[in-house]
Amino acid sequence: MPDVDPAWLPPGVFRALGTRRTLIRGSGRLVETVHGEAAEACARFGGRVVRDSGPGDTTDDLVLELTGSDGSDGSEAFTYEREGGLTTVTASGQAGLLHGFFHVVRLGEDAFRGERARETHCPAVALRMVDHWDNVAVHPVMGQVERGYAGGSLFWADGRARGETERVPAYGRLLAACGINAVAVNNVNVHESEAHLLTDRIGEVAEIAGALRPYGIRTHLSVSFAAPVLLGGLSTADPLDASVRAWWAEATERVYESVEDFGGFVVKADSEGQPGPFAYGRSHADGANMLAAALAPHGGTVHWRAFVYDHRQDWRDRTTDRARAAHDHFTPLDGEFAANAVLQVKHGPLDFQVREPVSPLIGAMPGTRLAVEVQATQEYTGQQRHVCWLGPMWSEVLRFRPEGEGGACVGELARGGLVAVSNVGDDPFWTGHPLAQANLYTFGRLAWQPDADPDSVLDEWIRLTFGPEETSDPVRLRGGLHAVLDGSWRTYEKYTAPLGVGFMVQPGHHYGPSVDGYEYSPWGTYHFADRDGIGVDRSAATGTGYAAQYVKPWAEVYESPATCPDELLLFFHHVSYDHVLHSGKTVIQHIYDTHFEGVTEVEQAREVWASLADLVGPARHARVAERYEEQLRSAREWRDQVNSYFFRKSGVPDAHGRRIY
Ligand code: GCW
Repeated sequence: MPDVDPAWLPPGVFRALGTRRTLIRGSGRLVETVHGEAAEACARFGGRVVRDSGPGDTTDDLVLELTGSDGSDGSEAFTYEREGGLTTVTASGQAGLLHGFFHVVRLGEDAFRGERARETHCPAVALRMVDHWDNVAVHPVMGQVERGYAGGSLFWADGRARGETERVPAYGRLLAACGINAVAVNNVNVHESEAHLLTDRIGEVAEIAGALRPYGIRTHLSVSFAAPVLLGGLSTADPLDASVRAWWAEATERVYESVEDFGGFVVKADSEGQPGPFAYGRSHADGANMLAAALAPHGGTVHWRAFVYDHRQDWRDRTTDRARAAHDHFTPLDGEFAANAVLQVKHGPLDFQVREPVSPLIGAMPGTRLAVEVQATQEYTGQQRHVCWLGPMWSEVLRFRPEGEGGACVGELARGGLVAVSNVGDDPFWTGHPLAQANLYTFGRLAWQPDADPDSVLDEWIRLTFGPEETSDPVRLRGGLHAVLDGSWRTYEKYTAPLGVGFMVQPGHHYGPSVDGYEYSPWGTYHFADRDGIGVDRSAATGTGYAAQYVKPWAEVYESPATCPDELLLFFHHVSYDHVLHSGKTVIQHIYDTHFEGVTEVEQAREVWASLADLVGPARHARVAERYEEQLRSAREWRDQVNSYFFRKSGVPDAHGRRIY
């Protein structure tokens, strides 16, 4: 493996398996991967792997068996049981065997202890994807990776595919080990060089696909809606034009000639300047269905993003509410999307803020396959300089029931998949901040099982990443890591934008505080603070009507400040500074208190991390320690700017007389 951090697969996690005797039954590409993994573990730890031995051989500890005739049924399910000292994993599909293998790896010694009745494991969500916003060529403003905080791209450097043989497979292996099965390899903002990946540069995509395939990962590509014009020399990209449709059909066919198991296209259309069907007076269903038709004969899927809004809004215009946009645009199209077209919806109505309500689009399109997109890259949550473990936020989203008790939850409604914008780059620690690895891992595990307890997932990540072979005192280290990670999302929320109001970040790069940074901008992201109060009135009665995009009970819950949860109050309502929250505090005092608390919590976390210096490798310790310095500096800046801003606006002093500037 290359000289990168082993993340959640350090050699030690293979000890339990590597000291035992494993029998593997079956054949095929992914079975070979499993065999290779097991053989490497056994070579290291002294166990043995045998293939296809006959019945009656009882000296095995572990049997991994492909039960389907050729394992090509695509199933990712596996069974697991332990009886009479033998652990058995069976799967009808090769991918199932691979996931079953990693299940055993994750269990470690527990996989070989006691008895366990047969369990069937099956992913709740079929498509579990990471989308890379990686540019092939360095973009003058966005750099190599748009919103990337982990160095350059894993896939692309110097304007072409890296062709690196080690890092990409190592990445695929990490992804498979946490349950991810799809990767989109380029930015949804498709610039000129990226556009060519679809046609004359498909060979580079094929290289990447070839490196990921042994881990059961399918490759997807972001494409430009204008490709027929840009690349094909046609005069139009009208989705109903016969020559345009023929162009896509042919281009897609050629993609499959290079990448036989190609997953499909990801499309950002009519969004933030990207071309789309609106230019031709066509709907987004027309656009998506054209691509779906091109992909259908090959078993591919189009992921059509619902992030469509007016990014050239006039801040004086109080009738336009960006939060409404996706629901307004897409609900009229419910039922019109082809079976292999998936509408990919950001989990919140705005843009990956530290706190947003769940998008009302989720649950409002029963006739459409939806995928839900979260952001592992920490654009608005500290940019991998701050510790912010997003497991609890994602879990809340996935468990949210748009129709209330008794209705389906988001994890069930995401029939078209769960997607995370990747937080990985060519950084030796993969994610810039070593602790941000936990976000990628947690995403994969929650995508496999959306109702999993995020704390247990975090615990699993800690156990794998920092096992007994990685540290002298796993128990103390585990306690320390929980102390710094468990509450880190809420800590981040405390010292940044309050009560769901969002943004307040510096324009452009989105790092650090600027309370009015987006207040008079065209982006539709306002907080409307004045001397009397703050927040956006999105009620149906007096505001933008956004609250009415929900059905009951949420439409009613959010409609009134009396029932709206505190943490979302300013997302839904404009209230005065002396409005009393359910917590019993006034809004202004809540702002002051949380900002002081947030900084204190960062100070404490930094101390905890310092106390772990003897338990983690020096490079990792130093990297995190250095980032804590920056997090603390930045958190203080947030605290002082936000508190001073609201003190100056409101004139209300802090009840505890703390320092406000
Ligand atoms: O959050 C915004 C980001 C853009 C991004 C866009 C999107 C890829 O600031 O950088 O563009 O969302 O999701 O398309």
